[in-house]
Amino acid sequence: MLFSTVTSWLATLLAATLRDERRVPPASPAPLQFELRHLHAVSSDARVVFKDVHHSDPLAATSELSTYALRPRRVKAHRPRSIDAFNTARLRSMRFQETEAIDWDEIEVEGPDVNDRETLLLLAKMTNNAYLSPGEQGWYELGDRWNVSYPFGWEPDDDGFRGHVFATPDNSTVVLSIKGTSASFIGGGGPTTKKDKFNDNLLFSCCCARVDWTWTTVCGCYRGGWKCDQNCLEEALVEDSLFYPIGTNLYNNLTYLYPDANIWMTGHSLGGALASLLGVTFGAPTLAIESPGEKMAANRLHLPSPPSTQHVTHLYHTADPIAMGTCNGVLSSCALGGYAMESKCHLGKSIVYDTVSNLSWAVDIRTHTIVNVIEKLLAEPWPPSVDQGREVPEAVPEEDCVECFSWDFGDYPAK
Ligand SMILES: *[C@@H]1O[C@H](CO)[C@@H](O)[C@H](O)[C@H]1NC(C)=O
Ligand SMILES: *[C@@H]1O[C@H](CO)[C@@H](O)[C@H](O)[C@H]1NC(C)=O
Ligand SMILES: *[C@@H]1O[C@H](CO)[C@@H](O)[C@H](O)[C@H]1NC(C)=O
Ligand SMILES: CC(=O)N[C@H]1CO[C@H](CO)[C@@H](O)[C@@H]1O
Repeated sequence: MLFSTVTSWLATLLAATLRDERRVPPASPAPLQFELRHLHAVSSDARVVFKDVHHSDPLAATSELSTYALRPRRVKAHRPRSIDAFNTARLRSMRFQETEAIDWDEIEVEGPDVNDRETLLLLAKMTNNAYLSPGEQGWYELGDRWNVSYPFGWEPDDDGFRGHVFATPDNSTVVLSIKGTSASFIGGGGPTTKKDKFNDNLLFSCCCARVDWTWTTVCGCYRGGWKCDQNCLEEALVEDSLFYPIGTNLYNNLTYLYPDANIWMTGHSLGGALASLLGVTFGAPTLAIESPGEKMAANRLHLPSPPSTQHVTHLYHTADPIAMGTCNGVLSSCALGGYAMESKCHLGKSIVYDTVSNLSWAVDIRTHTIVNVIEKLLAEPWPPSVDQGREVPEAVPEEDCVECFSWDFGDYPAK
């Protein structure tokens, strides 16, 4: 979860030192040029609102929309043959605990080249910008002539799922960049804070964010000791977790607007987790940055699991307690803020920067900012990877990951 306060605080510090971020695009294969097309935000009644960025806007007219490059790579993904079958299987699993095999089409699509540092860096900047309106302090220039003074932002009472949509001029590739958590406990927050926290605790805690008796839980499935009622948990998640259905709605909107496009997902923190859940649902290439473990949430949401989730790539570092699933315990900074971030297993493959070993970073919630990823991890080739002839750590699946081992999940109906 990104604490937007920390971001803006860091952004303020960094604003003075921001370098000219123009970068030479890689020679091959042909990089894709992107521009900002829509801001998306969801109002409290869950209506999806698009705001087109008009080329004719008076404030924009003086500057051309800037473009910038991402390097594509062919990736295999699995897409449900029918979204109706996917939904039916999901409902059947939810209602009757029955597994129904569904047909998946193996597809080969262009995804971001996750071995390419510049590509990761540009996607990271897109995820940073998902927290901001163009022109706000901390917005990364995504090209040389981008004027950040667009008056488009989100309405003050939009309090949910937010981000930006970027598209190539020929509409062949579209990137959906989803905002993560904004939190108030370090002195800021904004209108999405409450829903973000609710979603975080519902999706990433073992049992309704039951940490100790002082906590207000987000659902009523705790049954004493370390017992938790599994059915209750799943019902709560399905009924109350607004962000996933909003995301699927938004994705459908995008496929309608861009019927022939490759759609990519990206996001930071909660936004990364949502990006991954959507990426798994639709077979869309995904880069999730510093996402808390979302594998448990995928199970609890009863998402039919494709034969492989290799098209989803995570990127995080070992000093980030949220991505590592160590930001819990009564005295952790997460707990003090009212968050129970207990999950740690990620879907797909993970690019893990071992900042604890190699940079001697202390595990600290303040390292969980997208600005940190942009300025410290991705700004330069990562030395331990350079030794292996690469610029970034290799993406590998997380083997033998165990979740919530002290809990006993089962059939414990409420008395
Ligand atoms: C960019 O925006 C600033 C306001 O934020 C404005 O003063 C400036 O003239 C704009 N520049 C161009 C090239 O449009
Ligand atoms: C790209 O998509 C947008 C939105 O649907 C549409 O207005 C525009 O004409 C499309 N451009 C091209 C080159 O197809
Ligand atoms: C970090 O990695 C570099 C390159 O592999 C190595 O030279 C350096 O000693 C490492 N630092 C630590 C503290 O392990
Ligand atoms: C362009 C488009 O498809 N817009 C739709 C986005 O989703 C909302 C909510 O379902 C619809 O009302 C819009 O028509």
